[in-house]
Amino acid sequence: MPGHDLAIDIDRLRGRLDRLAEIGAIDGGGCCRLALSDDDRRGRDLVVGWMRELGLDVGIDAIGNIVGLRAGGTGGAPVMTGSHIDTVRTGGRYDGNLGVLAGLEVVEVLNTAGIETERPIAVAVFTNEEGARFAPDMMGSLVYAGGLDLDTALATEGIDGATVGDELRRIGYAGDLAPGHIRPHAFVELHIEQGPILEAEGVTIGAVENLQGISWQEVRITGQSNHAGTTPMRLRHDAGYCATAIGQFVRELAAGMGGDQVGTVGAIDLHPNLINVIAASAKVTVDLRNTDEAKLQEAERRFAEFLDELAEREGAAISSRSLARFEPVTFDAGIADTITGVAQALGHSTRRMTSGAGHDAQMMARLCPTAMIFTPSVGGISHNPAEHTEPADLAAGANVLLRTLLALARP
Ligand code: HGY
Ligand code: MN
Ligand code: MN
Repeated sequence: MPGHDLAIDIDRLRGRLDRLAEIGAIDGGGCCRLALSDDDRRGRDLVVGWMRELGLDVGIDAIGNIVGLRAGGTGGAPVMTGSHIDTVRTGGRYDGNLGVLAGLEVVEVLNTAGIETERPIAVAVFTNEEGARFAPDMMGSLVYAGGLDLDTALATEGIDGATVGDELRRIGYAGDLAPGHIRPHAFVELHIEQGPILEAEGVTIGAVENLQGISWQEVRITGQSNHAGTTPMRLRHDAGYCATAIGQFVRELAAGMGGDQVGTVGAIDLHPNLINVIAASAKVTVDLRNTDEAKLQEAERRFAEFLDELAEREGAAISSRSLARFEPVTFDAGIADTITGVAQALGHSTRRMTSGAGHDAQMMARLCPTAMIFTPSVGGISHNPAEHTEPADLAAGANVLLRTLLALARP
């Protein structure tokens, strides 16, 4: 098989990772490149420049997804890889970026070796994977896969009041191509695990075979502002108390359900947010996830019942709107087998895995056979500037991606 002795250049890959990490750099070695921000634009421009230097045919679609295409011998549907380069506000330098830049590294290895694969190879950068500024997460790949109407996505208002459409136009990435213009033969995403399992077990490569369900809600609470000193406790309609009670309930709900149930209150906004004023209103985000759809629905039902009881008890108006809702996804077992076989042939330890995080791959699985490759996260830390993956593990993941793509690119 051509390319059986090919290997990625880890210094070149780390050089691109470090260069991209300079854009939106924050203390501690991480990145803040919120989707469609000026830093996201600068990151996109850098990656598109690298794609063009590598001879890829670069296309940008109407939701800003970028696809770099490398021609193949037989033409037809490409084998696609990729991920995202937008980050959360306190992001690390590997989340998403590794999947995109390892894809470019694979292209450069093939170019240098003069190898033409049978099937074309594509590298994608999906818009707004994080959903931190504009919900839902995985927005670009969801539109690409036909799971969200383009106009609805473009009209989405972010946490800062801007809309996706306006920001795409402002940064110059409102492309002409129809999202989903290329239907891949297969999709493989390399990503850091962002959790503790691989490191704890001393395993190098995760072959990801499924991904848990995600439920995001925004809860709005309207109470009554009043004086913190003069208002008897029995007369209060305290939105601040309701917000903290929601955090307490979500923690106890997840602990009580056990298993794979997780729950997070990530954002709380109080108004007027002052020390001596009983909060008039509050906005709270709730992230519930479970590998089991029925259990995730049970968690949602119990949470909704709690909100009704809290509103009654506190004399507050409480409403909730869904920001994202994705059922658990099962990836392609055959590709997971290929990942496992390739990794073991390279001498790496492997294990099958479930992804706790959402990824663009979960949307691409709606279009074609899809799976993911995980590499260990030091301390299981992610969405944190301290996010780190050892160079040897970065190289292992990228080499497994190289070999997996080569295997899939053969007819
Ligand atoms: O929310 C997630 O799991 C991903 O980081 N967007
Ligand atoms: Mn990610
Ligand atoms: Mn992330």
